[in-house]
Amino acid sequence: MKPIFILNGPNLNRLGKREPEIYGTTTLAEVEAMCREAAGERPIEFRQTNSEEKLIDWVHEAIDGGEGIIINPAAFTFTSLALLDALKMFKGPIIEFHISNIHRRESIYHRSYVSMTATTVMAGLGASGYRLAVQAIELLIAEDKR
Ligand code: CA2
Repeated sequence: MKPIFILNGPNLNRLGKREPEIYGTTTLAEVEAMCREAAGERPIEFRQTNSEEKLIDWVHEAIDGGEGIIINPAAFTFTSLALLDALKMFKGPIIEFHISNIHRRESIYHRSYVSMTATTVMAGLGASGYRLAVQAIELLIAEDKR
């Protein structure tokens, strides 16, 4: 069974430690544990980086050996054509995931490049939404969706 890549972008290593009114108090380590539990037998590569280059390299890794991608690209969502180009090359399902509802926020958070290639977008479910994202990616894999 090939792994699901769960990739997290800049500043998400601070999850649970700032702006709890928007992002809650769950830490990224707790999110990882939640995802591993939800994934069951399915192997997962759960990662976070503040570097755009690293995030793109991990998408390439997923292209070579991953079954699905769940990505919270954080600020790179709204800035990175390079990330969009990398994700476009992935053949399996991609879930763009945001803890907060980006559409309820300032207009700078409304235009996502990643959405142009994502299979689906999940936003506003809070940190526990990652668990639902793991369930959703299994559904998309089973239905052979891209
Ligand atoms: O809601 C999300 O998951 C976001 O992708 C988080 C990003 C933000 O740029 C997106 O618009 C929405 C990152 C927010 C800044 O990083 C923080 C991390 C932990 C706690 C507070 C902020």
